[in-house]
Amino acid sequence: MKSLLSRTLSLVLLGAAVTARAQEEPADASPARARANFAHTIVLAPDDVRMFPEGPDGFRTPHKGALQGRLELFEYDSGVTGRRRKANVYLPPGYPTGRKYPVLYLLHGIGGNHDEWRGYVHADAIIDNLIVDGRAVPMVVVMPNGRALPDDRIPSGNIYTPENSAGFAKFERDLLDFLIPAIDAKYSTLADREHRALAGLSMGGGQTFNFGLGHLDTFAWLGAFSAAPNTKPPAELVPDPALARAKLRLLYISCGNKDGLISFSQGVHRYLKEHDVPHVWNVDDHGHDGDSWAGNLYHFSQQIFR
Ligand code: FER
Repeated sequence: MKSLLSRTLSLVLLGAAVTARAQEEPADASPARARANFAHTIVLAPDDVRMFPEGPDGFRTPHKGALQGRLELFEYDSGVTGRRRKANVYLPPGYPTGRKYPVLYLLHGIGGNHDEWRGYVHADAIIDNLIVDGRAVPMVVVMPNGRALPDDRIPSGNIYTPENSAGFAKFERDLLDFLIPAIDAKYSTLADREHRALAGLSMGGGQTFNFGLGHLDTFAWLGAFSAAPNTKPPAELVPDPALARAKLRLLYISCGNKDGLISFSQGVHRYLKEHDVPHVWNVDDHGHDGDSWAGNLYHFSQQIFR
């Protein structure tokens, strides 16, 4: 029987490991990393280049010392998991003042939950600053738990299991049939595809490709950052390039040039290029980490809903 102290210590260490996960270099030889195979050889093509600069100094901390909008915890009932589920919701300054707002859904990575975008990347501060400065359209941001399992907590051991990955695939119906309707019922939203964006990091980037490109009637704006191996093969993602061309308002794809998972994003980019589907392809100088996700959220969120 573990003492309370050692149990608390293991929880703290586990928390640190999950946070540190994304900051490690691909060469890291931890057992979880080895199983996850982050150490693919990176081969860069001439067009795998940076499109946008780094975010300016302080772009991840609230300019006015505190958020001008606000965050709240949202709960909804899911017929997929049979449980009540949580999401963080960011509401812009002045919400609602008789207006309806577009909605961005932000999906986390394999070792995260509904707190990862807020706590690790500071998505709320990044978007709040941009709205306050008039550089992003005022929007509601929903940060759900993308692991649609009855127990949707971050697994306490190996996160690279088939069960954990399956939860991320099951989130498709949870998002479409339960979360989006619940958000549109509670908040003052513009509930059509033109005013709905989906973006995510890593497993959430793969979910964005899979669910977003698979449901162009639901989402017009997509952002896939450092997409993970859950990304479907490109020809399955975009079987009808003409339809994608007609429907997408923005398809923003990014990855770090030090990220061992870059081949998944490169594959989608190359297929889209061959089939003349317009998209943004931003290859920055980061690894599989929060600096890449913060910077790309900064650029993506300025381009949506316009
Ligand atoms: C894998 C490597 C990485 C994998 C998933 C990931 C499902 C996800 C990483 C993340 O979300 O940060 O082999 O397989």
